[in-house]
Amino acid sequence: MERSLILVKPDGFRRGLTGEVIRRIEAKGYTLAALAVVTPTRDQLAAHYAEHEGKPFYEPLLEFMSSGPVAAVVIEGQECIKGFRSLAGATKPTEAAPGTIRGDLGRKWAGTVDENIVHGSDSPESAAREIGIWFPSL
Ligand code: DAT
Ligand code: MG
Repeated sequence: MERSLILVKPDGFRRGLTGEVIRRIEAKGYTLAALAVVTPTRDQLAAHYAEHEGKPFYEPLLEFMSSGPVAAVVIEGQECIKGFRSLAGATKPTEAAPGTIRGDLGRKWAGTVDENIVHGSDSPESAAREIGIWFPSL
């Protein structure tokens, strides 16, 4: 059974959208394997977004992700990695299709980084690595 690491990012958490994200995950038929509210450390975020180090949006992204607590969730289900990314929608809120989390709930802000409510792992390798960052005991 596949697992994926989901984050309800600071914008989603602040706006009270954690329950709505979890509702959509459960409605899809995925189950929750772990759930925690975490105030991310710089080290956690640097590890989580290591693939983006050096890109123009890297520092704004880490700053945004440090702006408040996140909900970290491990979900479980057949092909849940790809499946959750379908639920989440495209990275940019203004390009994400209606019906998706980012399309329905995400907004374009003036800043340089897209505040798009959720993160979801993009491959089994990323999922294993990211679960280790947010839930070292799993
Ligand atoms: P995703 O979160 O859809 O997997 P990603 O891994 O490419 O997207 O990027 C991580 C986050 O960084 C993304 O959710 C929002 C931000 N981001 C990505 N590309 C960006 C860009 N070109 N400009 C501003 N922010 C960006
Ligand atoms: Mg990504």
